[in-house]
Amino acid sequence: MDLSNITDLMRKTQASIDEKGFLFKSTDAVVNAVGSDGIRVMMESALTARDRVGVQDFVLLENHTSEVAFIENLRKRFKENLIYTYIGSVLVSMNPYKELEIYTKQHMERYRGVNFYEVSPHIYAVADNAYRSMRTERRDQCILISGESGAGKTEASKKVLQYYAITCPANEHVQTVKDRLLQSNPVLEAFGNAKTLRNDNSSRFGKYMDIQFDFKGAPVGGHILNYLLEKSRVVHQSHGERNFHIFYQLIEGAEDDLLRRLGLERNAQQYQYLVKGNCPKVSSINDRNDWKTVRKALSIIGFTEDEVEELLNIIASVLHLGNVQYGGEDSGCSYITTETQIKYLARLLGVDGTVLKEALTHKKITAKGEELMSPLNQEQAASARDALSKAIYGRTFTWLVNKINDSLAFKEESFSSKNASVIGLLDIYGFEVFQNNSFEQFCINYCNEKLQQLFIELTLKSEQDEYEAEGITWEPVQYFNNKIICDLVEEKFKGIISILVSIPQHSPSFHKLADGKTRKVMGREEFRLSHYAGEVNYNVNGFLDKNNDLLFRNLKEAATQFKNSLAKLMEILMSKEPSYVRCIKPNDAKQAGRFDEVLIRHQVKYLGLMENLRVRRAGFAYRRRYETFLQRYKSLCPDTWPNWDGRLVDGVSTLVKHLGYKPEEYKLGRTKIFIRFPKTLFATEDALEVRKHSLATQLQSSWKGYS
Ligand code: AD9
Ligand code: MG
Repeated sequence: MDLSNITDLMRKTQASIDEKGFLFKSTDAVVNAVGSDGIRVMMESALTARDRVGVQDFVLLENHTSEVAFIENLRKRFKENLIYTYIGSVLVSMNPYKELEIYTKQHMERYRGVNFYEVSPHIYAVADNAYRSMRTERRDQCILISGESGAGKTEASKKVLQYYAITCPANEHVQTVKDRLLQSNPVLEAFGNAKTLRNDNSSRFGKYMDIQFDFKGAPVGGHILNYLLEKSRVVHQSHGERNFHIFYQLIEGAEDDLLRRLGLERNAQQYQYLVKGNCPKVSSINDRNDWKTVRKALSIIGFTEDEVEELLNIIASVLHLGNVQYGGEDSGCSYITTETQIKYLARLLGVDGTVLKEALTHKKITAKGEELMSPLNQEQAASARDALSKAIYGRTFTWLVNKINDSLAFKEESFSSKNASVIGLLDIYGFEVFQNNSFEQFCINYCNEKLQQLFIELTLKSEQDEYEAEGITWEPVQYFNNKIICDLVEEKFKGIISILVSIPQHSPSFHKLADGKTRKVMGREEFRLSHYAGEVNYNVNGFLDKNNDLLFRNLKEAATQFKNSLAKLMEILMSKEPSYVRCIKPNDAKQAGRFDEVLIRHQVKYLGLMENLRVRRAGFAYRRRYETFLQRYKSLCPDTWPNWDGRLVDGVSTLVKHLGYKPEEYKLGRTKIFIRFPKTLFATEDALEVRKHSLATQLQSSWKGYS
């Protein structure tokens, strides 16, 4: 077996062996050490290894149009704990549901400043790549993480943030910013995440975070935009679900005298707002430890003791509000039967008890220009109480985000956010379907629908734009465009949101909408939407709350505001260069090692991964800027070695002709060479390896000659 055969074999197996420790970089050393027989044995075991662990880029799959092959590759890798695989530059990530030893500092170092395809796929490679593009091309970046509830988006976004916190340069000021950026996570998760049936730590708000870097590449500030917190969870949880984590953390973790000051007992079962889901404890969550983490995080972010106390007063007030009970008079009016709660509430919120009681049993109406207090019946009063709790919690959350933003804002006079470069991180709530889907699910799924639309536009569009900019012709690929669903939701006048906002409560016209534009009317109060990720029945009943003007008004504002803020978000994202992380959930049982094929196939389908792969394959698998390409391979051609003086494009052209590239294998654009098949580039890499080896051998023999 001659050397080029060996390196060829090694190259072909590189994808798998580097992950298993047979680093292809060691080829020279290995060849010297074990001789060709040894190599053959190694190659055989490496080939078996590749069979076992699959390919690290789906583009390398031999049968790239086959969904079966795609799933098989995922399965092989998942079994070997290789949770990351690329489709070109898109990272596909499988939730392992167990801690893997792949996030150490050493791992981070391995990905720093290294090209994508030289190391095995990792979220750090995506983070590093975005960082380097930002630095070298001076272009703002964003990392868009998508996938259904529980697929690993929030974990991925935390890994990215950790990567920057550890690897970017720092001084004392920057270190403070890094700490605050990192610590914003436990705080926001405490107040904005909850246990749902899908995920024990489910984000119940959408989050877009800008990390701002100075000209040295150090993170110097940050800003968070939050989207529609699921406030209804404050007053109601479905069976098996919990309220936001902070309530349980407070009750489990707070010191005795703090609890006493707040008038709380160390027993979640005592609180109406915490018992609805009948699930106070979750095995994967340690509320007491989390409490400590959150307390510490709050002080690192810069909350004063007074501010923390105020914050906790409000959280405790919500629990007390939930325990406010009503009695009814024959006249229909309601009265409060729980005086203790009112006493605590008055103290914690700093309001007069009598005023509070009136507010909780009456509503203000304006009649003939005069403001009157009109009594509420028992049911209405309970709704008003819940509406108040939700409003208090919602505003507290907004206040919290604002406080965090203040602490992340630029402090240095000499520097303004205008000349910062930015990497944005988007981690929203994932697509979800429950038994009962209400307004919240509608918004969450609509948000995912928009993000999918963005993915479609940007992956296909950017691909086409690049070919166009470089003057390259290609065959476009057919794909499902979910734009119609987005339009159905948001179109002016005709869209679901417009209709929601314009119709009075209980108007039958909503059913007309359901009839005409969605697939099928369910019950009188349901409609079904065919989302990109699956069909969902929504219950209109919950949308238009029966007897609560306040809620309805809220909903109108929310829906419209939400639509507008999403439109703004899309604008922000479009202005940046995107990287994609597509998260897949391996099973519904939150279990390690379980590969539920049906569930996974469904996600592969709706995430459009096969189309994504086809686009990558139909176009050009690899592209390199002329200078990068020439720099790396110039030693392979006597005309370009050691330096090429002419135009870059001519140098590359001379080089690839010398290497024997066939015309159909590549195209030369304005600034880049486009290579259609991975194997072409691999062969060139092999040639480079052989050259390095022969250089080393020559060097060795000349040394021997000396001695
Ligand atoms: V939701 O739409 O907010 O409901 P996410 O954010 O997609 O959802 P999350 O990141 O919270 O899911 O992941 C769910 C759980 O999976 C985590 O709490 C971890 O227990 C587990 N997970 C996810 N990714 C990883 C990982 N890379 N390593 C280990 C992981 N465990
Ligand atoms: Mg999440």
